[in-house]
Amino acid sequence: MSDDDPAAATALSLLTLGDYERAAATVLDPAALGYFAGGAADELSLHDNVLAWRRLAIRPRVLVGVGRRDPEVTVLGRARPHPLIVAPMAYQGLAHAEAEIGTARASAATGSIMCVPTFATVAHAAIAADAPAGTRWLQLYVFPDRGITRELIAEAVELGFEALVVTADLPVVGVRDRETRTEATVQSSTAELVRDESAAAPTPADLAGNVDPDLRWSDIEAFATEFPLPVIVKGVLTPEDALLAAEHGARGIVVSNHGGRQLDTALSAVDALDGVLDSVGDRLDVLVDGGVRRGTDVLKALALGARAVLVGRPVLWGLAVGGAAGAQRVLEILLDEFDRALALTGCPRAADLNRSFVTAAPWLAGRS
Ligand code: FNR
Ligand code: LAC
Repeated sequence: MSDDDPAAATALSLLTLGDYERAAATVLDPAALGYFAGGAADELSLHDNVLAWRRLAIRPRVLVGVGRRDPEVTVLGRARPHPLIVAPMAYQGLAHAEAEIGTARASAATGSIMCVPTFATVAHAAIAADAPAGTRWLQLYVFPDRGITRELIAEAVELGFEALVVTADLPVVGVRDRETRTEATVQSSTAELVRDESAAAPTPADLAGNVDPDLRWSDIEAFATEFPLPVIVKGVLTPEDALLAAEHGARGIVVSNHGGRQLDTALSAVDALDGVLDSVGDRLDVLVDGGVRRGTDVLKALALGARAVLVGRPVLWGLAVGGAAGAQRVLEILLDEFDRALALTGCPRAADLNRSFVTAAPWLAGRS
């Protein structure tokens, strides 16, 4: 598809993130699609992530004056133009030749923070060099050889990355049945550091097999004290772990089930959020991800108390369909929808969203 400009995309009726998902399915090869779209096992968490937002209804207020709207939020003590963060996703070269560089450009162009994955297709330095204006965080997979991990962090500090996102929910790879059937093989510059030489064309699971299953809270504390970057723990779903994150020096957590790719039937972030916020309050920044597909989902996340929202697969669909321009368009659609949601909810400032704006969806009443 040669629709790298937004007008062409509109002409093709790429108006929603769902449109991009369907279009991506027609341009991606089956192996890449299986890796990107798939979840763990029966994919119950994968599907529930999307449904969970729909279990919430918005309680809109009217006549409050919404002519001036402000999507600004504060994340890790800094003002951000809006609450969108691009989730870390490995091997973006499977989507498009521009790979993470395309995503970095789209993120920078829209003012979104980009979480650069440990297993990026292209080198972290190349990503930073190509989109110097963007704000980036390093997603960290920790290896048994902590020397490699420390080198990755030191490089990120050097490159001006602003936080470390330590992924805690992949001690082993989930039961990736769809991915196993479609058999993607992948490349990553980081993979060269950890690769088992016996696998000539490694699969994502081969490379993820190098992650240290014995990572502990003491490691989080070590990263937080040793490096000058705030640490965010990604993959927390319980109040108990949220408290431990705060106690071990984390500045933030991502409430997430890894896009339904790790432990199938793990609860969705939406359903975990209340308990987590009750336990940690303002002690750290609570971010959320999984199944965010509409501006109203972003609004609901903030109303529930999250400070910002990570968006995963939709960015890959945009990248697959139109490179950097496609990924940018996906983020712009979501931002436009979020802006309209603020106006129509009668809460023109994102920072003022609170629990009073959401309620359990009445259309679910009576269902068991
Ligand atoms: C991911 N995710 C992920 N998370 C992480 O911490 N490190 C990683 O390398 C990856 N890799 C990855 C690859 C692909 C193809 C996907 C789809 C996801 C999980 C990701 O950061 C995020 O938690 C979910 O994708 C959010 O859910 P949605 O928005 O995709 O529904
Ligand atoms: C995944 C890993 C790499 O979800 O995080 O595929």
